[in-house]
Amino acid sequence: MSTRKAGPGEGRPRKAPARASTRGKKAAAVPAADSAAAPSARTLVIVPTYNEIENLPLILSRIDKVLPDVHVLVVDDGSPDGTGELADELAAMDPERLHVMHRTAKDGLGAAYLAAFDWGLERGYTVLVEMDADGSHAPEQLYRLLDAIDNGADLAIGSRYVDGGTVRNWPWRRLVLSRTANTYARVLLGVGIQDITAGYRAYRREVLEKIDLAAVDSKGYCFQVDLTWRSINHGFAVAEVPITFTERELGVSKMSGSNIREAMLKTARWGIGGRLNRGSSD
Ligand SMILES: Nc1nc2c(ncn2[C@@H]2O[C@H](COP(=O)(O)OP(=O)(O)OP(=O)(O)O)[C@@H](O)[C@H]2O)c(=O)[nH]1
Ligand SMILES: [Mg+2]
Repeated sequence: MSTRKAGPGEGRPRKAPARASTRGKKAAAVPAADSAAAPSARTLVIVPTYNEIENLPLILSRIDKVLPDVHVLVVDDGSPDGTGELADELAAMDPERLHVMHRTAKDGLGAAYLAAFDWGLERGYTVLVEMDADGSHAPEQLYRLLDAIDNGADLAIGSRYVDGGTVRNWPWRRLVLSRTANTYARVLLGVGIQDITAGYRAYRREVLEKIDLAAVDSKGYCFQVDLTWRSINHGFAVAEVPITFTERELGVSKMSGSNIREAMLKTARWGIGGRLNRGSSD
């Protein structure tokens, strides 16, 4: 997959898609269908939040600056710090483009994304993007993922570990953990993806329609491995594009030991299951 390289801060202005008018609170104003338009003309960026009150306005204004035509869905799990209320206030100022989903309790990144995918698919978005709220995923580089999709990828992963990809300001222990998790998954699953745990991604809607989302129960970063593995098993084209990942400066990480255990156990199970299936069909 060929991709144009650009430094952080260099957002590519994208063509404005046509917009439908807002009809009532429930129906999001999804840009109108146009069979000639690129898939990314109707993109929904999903931003899950848990206690991201300082980060949320920053990430939303960055998205707005470089991608004024994408729609955004904030999925808040009842953040005690008031992130959900702030999201509502911001959405009231831009009701056509900015939407908020409130969930009652912290239930993990995976569950938040699954609810958001249903919401986005129901409203006709053609590309659904995952983006952290903490500034680790640069909106200025989103065009790289969208270009990959428009050039034929079904799933585009913003990768830290392909040529041109970088990690900024991570303590060495965090980098070792991430590289080890990726090597572990690559070896056990037998796939050539360098950054399968990455959380900056764009899916064509067809992928999410095909995957049995109701069967996905991964909670933490394992959710990313889970969906990649299912996409590959369905024969979808996965592309990695380089990104610059920057450690959060504000707020606290939600990464936990249970996230790591979940990913290790499930990846081993999928890898062994995959080998047994291949063996039995030989
Ligand atoms: N809705 C929702 N969002 C969550 C939940 N857990 C984490 N998030 C959000 O998911 C994104 C990623 O979470 P982080 O805490 O940055 O975790 P991480 O990026 O895996 O870990 P770090 O690299 O340490 O930052 C952030 O926007 C969080 O606010 C959750 O249970 N529910
Ligand atoms: Mg983070």
